[in-house]
Amino acid sequence: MAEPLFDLAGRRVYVAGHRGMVGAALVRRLATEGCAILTAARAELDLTQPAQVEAWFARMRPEAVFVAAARVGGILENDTRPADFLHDNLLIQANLLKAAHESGVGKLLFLGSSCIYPRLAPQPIVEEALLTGPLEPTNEAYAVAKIAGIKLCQAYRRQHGADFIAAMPANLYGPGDTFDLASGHVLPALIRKAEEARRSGAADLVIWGTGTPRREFLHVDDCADACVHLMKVYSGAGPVNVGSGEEIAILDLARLVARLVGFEGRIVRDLTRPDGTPRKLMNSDRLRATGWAPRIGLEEGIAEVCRAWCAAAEGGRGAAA
Ligand code: GFB
Repeated sequence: MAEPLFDLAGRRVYVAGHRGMVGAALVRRLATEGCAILTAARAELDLTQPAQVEAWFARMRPEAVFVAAARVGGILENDTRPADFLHDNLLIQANLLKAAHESGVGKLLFLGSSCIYPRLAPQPIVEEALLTGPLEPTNEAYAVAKIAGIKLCQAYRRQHGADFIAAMPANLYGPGDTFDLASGHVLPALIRKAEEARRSGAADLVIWGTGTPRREFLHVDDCADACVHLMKVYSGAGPVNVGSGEEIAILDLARLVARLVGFEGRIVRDLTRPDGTPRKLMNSDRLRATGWAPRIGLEEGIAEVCRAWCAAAEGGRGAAA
């Protein structure tokens, strides 16, 4: 395990985006670091407003910042709202990085995504593949915003010596995920659809696209643990891939979710929906070399999310009855 370069104990640590799936996981993970965890509700701090962000940083004086605030969504949301994804994410990250630099934050970790890499990058994808080819059209806006965030971290490091680092997680899942079928990601959507199909006795579970794309999944608690680890031990300009190395084809994922939820009907493909990137398995050797490894296996992690969703759905129906 690499030696800590930056100790969080006793520090004021701001988690931007603490209500989101990643932000909430970071707050859970930081609870054992002996630091003061700072958060700000959207009603108190609108991250798209530079004056509000600068005033908040001047008042609260965080010493470390995790940038987990972003407009996020699944393939359909990204494909239909590119202006919102590009505009809002550029504003949020630009305001946070500027205020962090101007208020003298000691270290900042910016969270991107594996979708920043070229659509057909050689797999497993190394960090050096960035900007070596065309992006996936369905999430190009979000990817360009996140690439700009990486470049902005590098620019503050180069111009001002700011210790700003960037982590690129694989597709994430876990507690606090969005189960909205239109805006959410594939895993929560399949869990919700399978549970509703089982309960209603529907014959079919509909998946979007061909089911042939493959996705690498990482549990959000592993992601948060990796981010805290990188905050302590990594200080470099290059982004760091944060992956589990476990990938699965969407059709196999649907079969796994159906089995875990107890849906025994047919899996049907809706070919009017996009597949997106065929594959985005990352090479996470740069992270592994620091001594970090994921702890939550894919089937174990998915089973827990299925259990939680089915219990909540059952409870909701009980309450409604
Ligand atoms: O998770 P997802 O929406 O995002 O879709 P991406 C992953 C794959 O699952 C796609 C398929 O091939 C979808 O067509 N899929 C099958 C479904 N059934 C469903 C369903 O019911 N709902 C959804 N949502 N997908 C996102 C980027 O891409 O990855 C974001 O758009 C971000 O910006 C995120 O980077 C990590 O993995 O395709």
